[in-house]
Amino acid sequence: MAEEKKGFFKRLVSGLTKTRDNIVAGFDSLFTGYSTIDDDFYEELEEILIMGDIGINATTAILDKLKDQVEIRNIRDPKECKQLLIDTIKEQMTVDSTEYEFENRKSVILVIGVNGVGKTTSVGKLAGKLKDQGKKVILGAADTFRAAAGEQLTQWANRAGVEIIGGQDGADPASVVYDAVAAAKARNADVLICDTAGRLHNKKNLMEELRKIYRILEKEYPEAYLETLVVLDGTTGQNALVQARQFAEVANVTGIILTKLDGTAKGGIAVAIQSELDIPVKYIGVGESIDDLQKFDANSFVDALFDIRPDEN
Ligand SMILES: Nc1nc2c(ncn2[C@@H]2O[C@H](COP(=O)(O)OP(=O)(O)OP(=O)(O)O)[C@@H](O)[C@H]2O)c(=O)[nH]1
Ligand SMILES: [Mg+2]
Repeated sequence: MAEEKKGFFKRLVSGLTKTRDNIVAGFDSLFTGYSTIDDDFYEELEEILIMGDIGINATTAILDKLKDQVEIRNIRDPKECKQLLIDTIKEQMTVDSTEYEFENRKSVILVIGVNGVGKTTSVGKLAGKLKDQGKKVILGAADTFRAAAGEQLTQWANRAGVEIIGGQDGADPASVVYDAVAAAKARNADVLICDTAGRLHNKKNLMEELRKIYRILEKEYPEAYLETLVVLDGTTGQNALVQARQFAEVANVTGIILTKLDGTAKGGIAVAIQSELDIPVKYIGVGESIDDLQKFDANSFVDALFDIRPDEN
């Protein structure tokens, strides 16, 4: 277990290299470059946070809290407020454990998001994770729009060692969901995860399609706990925030999967999403293989950002 934890942390640390270089390099020069905490210090800190894609809301909240604490504790030396800053960022991002209720219940996870953000990959990784927990998982291939989407998901089903329903190009997505629900019930599955097509360019279509899917789930599988996860590509920075907002308007979004954090300097967007939209980031993708999906943990995320090893504290 300790071995496993170390392996995970290593992957997270290396996955977040670019984000860390971006944010932490700025912090380091801030903490060594100033001898007193003054307006210039705060201004530079604000700039680093905003440049790190942490977002206006979160940046303001973090700065307000930090200023309060600096005053209350009468801190003068910038170096002394580094840990305070780390703790303040963590506070902004903590996800409640009740947010993973779908793990403990019979549930359906609907995975939505625009083209190419990593939906199918995340469905596969998530299936592998839940399967490893001893759960019976079924995948619903409700992306019937993109050619070979079903084939791609079938490969993931094989990798994860789970069953898959659907996958015929051109079929009606809602009818795939219907069949998948029937299979989940008949085979007493714990979790049904449905992949969907990525098209947001026509909001009306998307709304209609989601409505159809929700109606089937409500009618055919009311006992299942419903989780709707929006997948966002971390490399798109502020754009991801815009997409999250758009999906929240058409679906009851309960969480976010933030992918491709290994390839970006914009990992700070995880903080922004949480504080601007109040939708928890539940998983992060830090690579392309099946083990590269991690439950979002504010502590490890922020520690990885600051490159603090688990055995150091
Ligand atoms: N580096 C990296 N690549 C990722 C991650 N997640 C997904 N990808 C890659 O992103 C590409 C698109 O992933 P898909 O899962 O096909 O994305 P999708 O949202 O299902 O795409 P459409 O079905 O076409 O809308 C693939 O090459 C994946 O390997 C991640 O966390 N890190
Ligand atoms: Mg896909």
